[in-house]
Amino acid sequence: MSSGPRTVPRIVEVRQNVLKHNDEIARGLRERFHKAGVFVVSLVSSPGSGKTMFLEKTLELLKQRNYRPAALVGDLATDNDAARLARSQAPVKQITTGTLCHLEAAMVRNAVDEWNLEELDFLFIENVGNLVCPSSYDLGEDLRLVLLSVTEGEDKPLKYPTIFNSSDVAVVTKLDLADAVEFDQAAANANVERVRPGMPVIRVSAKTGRGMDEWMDFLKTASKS
Ligand SMILES: Nc1nc2c(ncn2[C@@H]2O[C@H](COP(=O)(O)OP(=O)(O)OP(=O)(O)O)[C@@H](O)[C@H]2O)c(=O)[nH]1
Ligand SMILES: [Mg+2]
Repeated sequence: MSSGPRTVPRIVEVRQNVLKHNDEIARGLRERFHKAGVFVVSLVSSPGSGKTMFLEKTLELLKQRNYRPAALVGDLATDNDAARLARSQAPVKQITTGTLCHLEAAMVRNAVDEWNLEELDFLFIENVGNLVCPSSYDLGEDLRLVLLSVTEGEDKPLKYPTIFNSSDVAVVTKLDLADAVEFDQAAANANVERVRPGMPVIRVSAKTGRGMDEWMDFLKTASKS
């Protein structure tokens, strides 16, 4: 017996249900993180923008300041990034997604399952390198950080507005290469402003350390507010 005409196409309905399920898990995670007093930052960018190198430096600086950071890192394959991050001596776990181009809240939940969250001050979640898929998936984070390297061009915020619009702070990376590629910072700032008015932009080179103090100050303030 027919139940009448469908108002929502099946494929859209399935996608909405998947996202709703993800949001419910993310909400539970956020509550757990808050209760445990851990501040959670997710990192998104295109492949190779410098997420892992920025995180390596961040973990090292936080450890030097006697904070207790940890990191999860998502990739389709390999545990290369986890091995790099583990050099900081912080707890690190790799999540391999196989064919999936983003992390989901359930993957984060499984990954932190054995950790005592009370023993952490910060948790960083490096998403799969991709400027499209990760934008719709809440991971229970407090802060979503989008990275844009100087070698990618200033127009990325305009081409991928959803990921920039769903982020809280933009970090321009590889500043040491800016002159070589004639990076136009004013144009990049204007493009960020068009897509996400008022979003702070921090400029760093993880290689030279330039701008990392400003990032540390920003993180400290954000985690207290
Ligand atoms: N010159 C320079 N190179 C950098 C900087 N940050 C990262 N790199 C280089 O850029 C390349 C990619 O850096 P990763 O940190 O692996 O980038 P990623 O975003 O984690 O890459 P995926 O996880 O594959 O998406 C590496 O060769 C790094 O050494 C920087 O501040 N300056
Ligand atoms: Mg990486």
